Amino acid sequence: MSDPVVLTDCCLAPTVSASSASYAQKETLAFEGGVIVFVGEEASLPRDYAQAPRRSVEGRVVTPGLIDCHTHLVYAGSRAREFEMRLTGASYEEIMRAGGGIFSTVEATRAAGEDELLESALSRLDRLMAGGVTTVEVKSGYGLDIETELRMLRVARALEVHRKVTVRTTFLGAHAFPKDMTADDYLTHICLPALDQAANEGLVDAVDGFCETVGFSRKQIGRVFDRAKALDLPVKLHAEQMSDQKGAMLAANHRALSADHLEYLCADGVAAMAEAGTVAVLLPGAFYALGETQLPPIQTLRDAGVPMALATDCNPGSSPTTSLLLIMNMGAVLFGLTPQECLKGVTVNAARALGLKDRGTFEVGMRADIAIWDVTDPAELTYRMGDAPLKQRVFGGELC
Ligand code: DI6
Ligand code: FE
Repeated sequence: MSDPVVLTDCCLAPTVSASSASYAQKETLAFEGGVIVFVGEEASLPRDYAQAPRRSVEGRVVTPGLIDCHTHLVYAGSRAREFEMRLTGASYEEIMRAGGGIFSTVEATRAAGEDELLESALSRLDRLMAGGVTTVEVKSGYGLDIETELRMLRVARALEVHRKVTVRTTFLGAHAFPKDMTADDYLTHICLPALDQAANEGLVDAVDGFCETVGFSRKQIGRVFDRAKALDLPVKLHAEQMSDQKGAMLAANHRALSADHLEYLCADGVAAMAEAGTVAVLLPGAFYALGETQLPPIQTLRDAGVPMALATDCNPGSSPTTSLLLIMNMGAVLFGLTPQECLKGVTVNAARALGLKDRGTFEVGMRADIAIWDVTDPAELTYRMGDAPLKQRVFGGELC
């Protein structure tokens, strides 16, 4: 058990508890044995901690460690050429239909060894962590064959061995299907067997799919979700990114942890998500990079009380970024979220999108995953365009 640490003079952002709304200045935060043991005024600090070493953070903002709840961090290759094609008018769907897009990353990822994948993913992870991230979700989906899907998940798990971070893995075999197969044949012969095997090897924390005209139909996603259920794994879904496929409704009917993207989400989908407690994971990086104009129905989600999370969607095609802080800024500027909503989006609501109940707020008993920032107003994290300076990261009670 690690010794207790007491941080004084903290400016605690409003994710202190899931419901609190205002900033708390000059607060004291104590952690011991990897968990938060006290939060409140110094005068009420339990006597047990009276002798513990005290560290003043001199009024700096202290937040829960940030959680990036949707990434495709493990991949090989670059799609800079495609970016140029899009700038001169080609659409994301056109490039994908012509065999580029996800398929070009699949080719590069299949050709890359485990070490190469690990090295490039670690370099991206380091940049995420430099922006205060302590938990990251990582998806497969650039293999589309059993061997590579499993390799991606193994690499994702290995990240946690090399860095002080929590990794949650998501099986995304239903991301695309090889050109020489039908979607259903791909599901039958590759995707579902890969899921079985990956789950068997303990490589999967959740199951995802891409419900889209250039991806899988609702019916096909239903097959993946049924298998996930049989394996006792929670589901999530890339839904309504480019068109309204009623994917979020399907996800909600399967009690999904989250439905992600949601630009084309309709009111029925919002209602189904609210009823099921499914988190809306908003990905303004993909919206921005693809030059989309259709906004997700933020006010409808807000009115319905659907928790909104924000994530990088870090991937080489539609969101080549490793700055969750920049995504917070985009969430505000592009989607109209308040700085406070942005902060909840990368802490408490992001934890919920991953089914993690032990982090994302500063309530007693939560993991001591903490980010101390060199700013004194929590809104600075969102206001600055991706470069709020991190002073210190604490992972599971360990200063690092
Ligand atoms: N939607 C996305 O934004 C990513 N995957 C998906 O289904 C993009 C993946 C890529 O273009 O490589
Ligand atoms: Fe994605």
